[in-house]
Amino acid sequence: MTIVVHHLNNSRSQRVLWLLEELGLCYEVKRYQRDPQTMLAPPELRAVHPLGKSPVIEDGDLKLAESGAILEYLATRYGEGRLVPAAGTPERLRYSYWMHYAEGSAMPPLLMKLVFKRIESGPMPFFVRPVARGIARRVLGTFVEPNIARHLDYMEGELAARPWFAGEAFSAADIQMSFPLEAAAARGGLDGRRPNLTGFLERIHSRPAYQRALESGGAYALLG
Ligand SMILES: N[C@@H](CCC(=O)N[C@@H](CS)C(=O)NCC(=O)O)C(=O)O
Repeated sequence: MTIVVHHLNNSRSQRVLWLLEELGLCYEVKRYQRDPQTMLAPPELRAVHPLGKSPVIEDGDLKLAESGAILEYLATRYGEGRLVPAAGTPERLRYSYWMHYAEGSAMPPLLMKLVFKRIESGPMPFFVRPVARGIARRVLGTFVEPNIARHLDYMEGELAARPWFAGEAFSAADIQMSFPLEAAAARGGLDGRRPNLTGFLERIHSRPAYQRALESGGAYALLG
């Protein structure tokens, strides 16, 4: 049975394609394009899942959303021991930690940055502009940017201690962690001043499976 991936361009579902390529599994990509103005997913995705977001996969009768759950499911069900550290080891606990951290802790301030930057620079009636921009700048400067910097420093330190997030071996947790790091690189804040993180991005981008996933997913450029 072929696994179906409901894939939105420039999105978290790129990670699912990458994992499927790492595992050498057959899959079918159903593509959806973001609205170029709002960047939201098209309404057809609501017919797939009530939240209308990507990724969602179908595997036989199973339909599953949420990138972390999808990665864990695919790696456990089809990995035959690959990309998942052995149960009961410190590596497995770190694997689980980073799987959750990526969406639960790292992404929220990066998403806030995207939203508040849009408020800061987006069109609006002239009479509200100074107030709205002032608030946006204040939230970015006092809350969002310091939070992102703290997360980046933390991750930089973790990758100073070991080459991959779970330990010595590449795992599905590294695939899950790729998105916040790519978003941080696109949105500013992650550059050569954090060599362990930029080195991580270089290493993942050179993996053949990562490259193949780009071919099957189409152009991939995260919003800055
Ligand atoms: N935590 C969810 C987030 C899903 C999500 O927000 N997906 C974005 C793509 S990166 C989306 O579908 N955005 C379009 C929209 O909200 O309309 C996951 O990791 O799967």
